[in-house]
Parts: sequence; structure tokens; C-alpha cells
Amino acid sequence: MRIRPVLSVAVAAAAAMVLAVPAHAAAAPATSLGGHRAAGEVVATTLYDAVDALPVADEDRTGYVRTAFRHWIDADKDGCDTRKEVLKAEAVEPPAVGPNCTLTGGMWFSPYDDAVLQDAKLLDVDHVVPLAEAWDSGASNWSAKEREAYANDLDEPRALIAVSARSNRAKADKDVADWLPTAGYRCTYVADWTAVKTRWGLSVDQREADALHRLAADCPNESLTVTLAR
Ligand SMILES: [Ca+2]
Ligand SMILES: [Ca+2]
Repeated sequence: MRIRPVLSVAVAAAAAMVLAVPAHAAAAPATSLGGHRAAGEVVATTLYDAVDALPVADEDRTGYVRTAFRHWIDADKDGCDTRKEVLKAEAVEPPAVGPNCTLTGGMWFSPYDDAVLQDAKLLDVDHVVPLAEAWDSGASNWSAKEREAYANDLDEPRALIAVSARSNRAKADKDVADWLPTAGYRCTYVADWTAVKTRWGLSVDQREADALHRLAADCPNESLTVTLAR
């Protein structure tokens, strides 16, 4: 069970972009990620093809510090930072929002470990592809602004997720070769991981690529639509 109201906004935005081009062009969405990429491009692919398209490269953590990714910001200046925005968006029962965006009450479902939580303090907002993993697989070459956009990516509902602090701390900065959520959520997680890596043009290391292929083979080859961020 996932409640992601922002998803409908993303779908509407993607549909609007499709509608903005002639019908014959809309019938042939981009399916290949080889070569040219452009921010804002909507890629319509499948899970298997998307996994195949991720570039394989060695990863390098040299120079990584968590503060290289500025977060949490309050992009729309409504008093609620990115963490609070995700908590509000994903609540099964909405919390009361007080001064300084203090969240009281509410209920959340953490799909990583099937936990039901009734206190925002018990949740972390997880970067599905962790900041350190992003650094290792491409973000070390980005500008500070790009890293800030990555760390606060509210435009992509698959990028950030409210989960139990317990499960997030078990995951830490591990990739799919070393940590997975509960079995019932794995296919969603693998698809979300692949979508985020695709969106941001991040590479995968060989162990991770092997794990993604193995995991995806046990999942339906669902269609995957990704708006490229860079
Ligand atoms: Ca805000
Ligand atoms: Ca990796």
C-alpha cells in the first residue's frame, strides 16, 4: 500500500508534455538511453530495458561528505522542508501541521519493513538511491546546485520515501547488491531504484548490475516512464 498523491501530478505533467507534441511524435517516445540525453525528456521504457541501459562503471567514494548534498531545503518556502513535504504527502492519515511545520499525529506505512507508524519522529525520509551511492556513481562530478536538486527531488515520487527510521538505518548507504526491503516490496524497490538512476544518469557498479538483472528477472517487465533530470 503506497499513498503518493504527488504521483498524479507527475503523471499529469508527463501527459501534458506528450500532448504538447504532434501525435505522430507522441506515438514514438524515446526508448533508447544511448548517447544524447536532455533534461525534461520523458523516456518511456520497460524495467528490463532500463536495467540493461544503465551504464556499468567502477564507483569511487573519494571526497564524499554528506554535506556535499544540501538538504533539507524548503523550495516553495511554505515553512515545510523536503523531509516534511514527503511525510505530509505519504501519510496514510494526515498529521496536524503546526507552527514551523511541526507534525503531530498522523499515520504512515513503511513498505521497507511493513511497519505502521504513528509518530513522524519514528520515520526517516530515505533517498531511494542514497546520497553516497549517487556520489559514487556520478554525482561527484555535478555542481553543488545539481546535488541539492538531487537531495530534494520532490518532482520524482520514486526518489524519496518515508520509511521507518529502523529500516532506513539498516539500509544506510547500501545498494541493491547489499540491502533489500521486505520481499513483497522488492519489485517496486528495484523499479524505483532503476528509475532514479535513469533519471539522474547515474552508473551502476558490476555487482549492482548483476543484482539488478537477477532481481528484475523475478519481477514483471512493467513499463517505466522516467523524466530525465539531467
Ligand atoms: Ca516546502
Ligand atoms: Ca552501487
